[in-house]
Amino acid sequence: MIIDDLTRIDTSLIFVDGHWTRPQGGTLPVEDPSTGDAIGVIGRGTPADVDVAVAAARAALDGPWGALTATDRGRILTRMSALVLDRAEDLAMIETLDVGKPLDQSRRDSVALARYLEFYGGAADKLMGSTIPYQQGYTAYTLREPHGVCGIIIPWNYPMQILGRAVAAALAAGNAVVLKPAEDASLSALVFAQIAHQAGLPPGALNVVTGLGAEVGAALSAHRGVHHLSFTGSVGTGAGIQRAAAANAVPVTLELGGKSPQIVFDDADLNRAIPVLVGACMQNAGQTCSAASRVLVQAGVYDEVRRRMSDIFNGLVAGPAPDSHDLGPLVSARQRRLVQDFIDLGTRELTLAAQGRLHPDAAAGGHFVRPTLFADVPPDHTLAQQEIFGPVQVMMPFADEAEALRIANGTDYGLVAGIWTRDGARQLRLAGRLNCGQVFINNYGAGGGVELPFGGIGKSGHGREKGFEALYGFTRTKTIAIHHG
Ligand code: TXE
Repeated sequence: MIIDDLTRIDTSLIFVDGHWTRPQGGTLPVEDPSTGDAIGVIGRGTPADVDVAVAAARAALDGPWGALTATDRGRILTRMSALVLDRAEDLAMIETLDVGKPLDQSRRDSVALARYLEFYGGAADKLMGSTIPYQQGYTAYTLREPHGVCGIIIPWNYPMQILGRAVAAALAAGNAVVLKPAEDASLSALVFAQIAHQAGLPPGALNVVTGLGAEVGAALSAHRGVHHLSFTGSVGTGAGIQRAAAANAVPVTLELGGKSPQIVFDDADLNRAIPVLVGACMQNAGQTCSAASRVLVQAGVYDEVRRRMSDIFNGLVAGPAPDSHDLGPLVSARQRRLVQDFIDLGTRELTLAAQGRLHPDAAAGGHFVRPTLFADVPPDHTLAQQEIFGPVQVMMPFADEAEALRIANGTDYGLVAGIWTRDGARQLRLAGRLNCGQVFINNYGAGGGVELPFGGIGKSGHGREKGFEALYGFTRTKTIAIHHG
């Protein structure tokens, strides 16, 4: 089977304590979202497998992994980065078959994984505490210590990028990890474990337990041997994980969904803005937490922006991976149904401005939907309030800055916002008043740089991934005060 050739491992096994072992729950099918065909299996871990993985992580901290210097941890991550680049093409194809994204997008993801490992490899021995000016007779300082065993639960939309940003930061800070990938997208995490092993990561420092959320994920979230949890996924699951963790007073980082706006003012450079307005939502078929799913446009340029965005939408094509169509399929039949329901609701209640098409090769069994733009959408409509997680964008007009701010801040989420204006004072005013974790001015996403902290407020979650902020999140501060008379 092609998956076996690409992964070079038995994907029905899990990776625990440096060994490939058979999980106790049997296997789960792996499906190609472009066709709906079964293309392999992954292991179905159980709570008992989680117990063994957490014990292995603990032993690694008490043994060879905990004994390494920060510099040596960094060197291992740097070696992992090089090995990921060596296998970047395999990894990209594996991801494409597993989640259905066009190969050119998966290639960017495997390079991003290498870049996270490079960044956190270099940062490992630059994570410092501080000395504190205190009373006469004392020397006071802080240490940044790893939490210990970190449970990391990731989703299926950007498996390599999300595991890269979380696992690399956790390991750089000296933690041991039990990683639970999504059941729809576990293959790249298994290959990642193989690469970590080849790079010399000591046994137990990274364990990968595949399986269902309600089994493996729930067991990890409630485990008393876990000291920190990091989760990316849906609001409901994240809230459940936080509740489970609360029983053990375990800190949790949550990166949840979004309903992120881009705000276009009359004075914006439309030639620059228009492709980004669309691309920032259509990327990965809209299955992106930071997808710019709302476009707010000032009245003076609204008609022109609508016309130009519609032209782009009318030309978009969704087709099967690995070919580089504008969009691939959605990840699963369930996600397709969810998104199609939103499109059907919008078609009944809203103004349908434009729709792309399906490529003739888009198989009936594949999970395709047509990229869809709705115009003149009331800000309180379901499609303007709820995360759709598909290639569906809504646009709406506004009169002035105050109204733009009210609409932009008027959802339960607060992940990202984009502002398009040449007015410097307005840029600064709005950047300060938008309720979200990051603001991009005259761009959207800033190229996704690993250096830039990322995370949300409100129902978009709390805690920060990426950059040095993530390293701080994977450590706890210890204060030491010495009295020397
Ligand atoms: O997510 P879940 P789903 C949003 C998006 C999407 C919706 C549903 O709106 O339509 O969520 O996706 C694990 N205890 N996002 O259902 O359930 C699960 O196995 C512990 C936004 O796939 O949150 C997987 O590994 N873990 C998002 C991970 O949680 C559990 C990305 C995510 O799955 C669990 C994905 C449990 N009880 C979806 N139940 C983003 N922020 O980018 C499931 N899991």
